Amino acid sequence: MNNESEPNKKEISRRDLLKVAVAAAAVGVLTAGQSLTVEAAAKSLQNNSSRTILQHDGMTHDDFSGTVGEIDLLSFDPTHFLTFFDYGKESIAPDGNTIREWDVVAVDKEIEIAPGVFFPAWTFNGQVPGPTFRCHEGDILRFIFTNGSAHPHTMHFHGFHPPSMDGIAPMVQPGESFTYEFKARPFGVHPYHCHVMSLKKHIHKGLYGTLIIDPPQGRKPAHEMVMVMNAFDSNFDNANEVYAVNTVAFHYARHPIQVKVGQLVRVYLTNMTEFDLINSFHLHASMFQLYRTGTSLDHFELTDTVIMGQGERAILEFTLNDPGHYMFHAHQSEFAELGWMGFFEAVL
Ligand SMILES: [Cu+2]
Repeated sequence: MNNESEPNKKEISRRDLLKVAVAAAAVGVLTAGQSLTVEAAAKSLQNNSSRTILQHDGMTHDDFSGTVGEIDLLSFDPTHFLTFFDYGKESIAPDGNTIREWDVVAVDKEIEIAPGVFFPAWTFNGQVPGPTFRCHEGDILRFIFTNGSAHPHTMHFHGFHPPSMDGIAPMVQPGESFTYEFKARPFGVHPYHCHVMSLKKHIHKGLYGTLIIDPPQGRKPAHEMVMVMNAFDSNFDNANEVYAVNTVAFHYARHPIQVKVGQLVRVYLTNMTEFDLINSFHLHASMFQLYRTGTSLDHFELTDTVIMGQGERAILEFTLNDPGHYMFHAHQSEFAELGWMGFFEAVL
């Protein structure tokens, strides 16, 4: 097909789908679960002349966010998620070890992945990514997992543990429970996710999160945050249409992450993107110390870009020395344009 001679009949790319869906939602013609033809949405856009303009470091830019409007932040706020670490219910074992216990429930839930764009997710505790669990190396971790979903699921953690606690078997059937218990090691940042087949379906639907195991002596004080690189196949064609860190397209472009000039920033970064082989994180105007998997306190690489396969993770440490907006995004330009882009705003 010659696209140039037949502009009205060109095939619709996944990029077009996001643009149209997001823009259409912004002008109120698309709601959750409602289907919409591209032609109808495009027509409605012609009547929408409002554009959001951001003042950005003295420069005026067309809306960097690529989306218009706002998600329901009361349902899920990526800014809150960024710095919320769940240490669980703490108790002390007879041998003096710290026990940490969490109740985790798998729930089927529709989530908002861009303003007005909804995705029928499978979740841990009703959110994507799931909670960020945090502990110290050597703690006894106990996850009481209940499956409130319509499909069998498990919790599979990366790191050391007995094979019986690996989340491969048993499959936890709807209405059933299983308790995973193991000692936290090694220190670092580790993903967890459901491990029921078809794995790609159970992962891309949203059943993943981050487990942070702190070294016994802790790490240097820092402004810490967790970022999970993820993406969504919103039209079920085994390819992603929406990309983000922490689920919501362009959230940190609309709401730049506030950090202090000169303060150490530490990002716990994980890639749980399905379908695409790799994802990446690129920081503008600065560089970070990259600690792969976070399992060493000494060995790092100084860079401004890291490429990760699914399940790979790292700790990024950096300091922003001048006030202003520092862009970060996937260095797959297409992912960035489909939602995986944001800013740190360094303030005095
Ligand atoms: Cu599952």
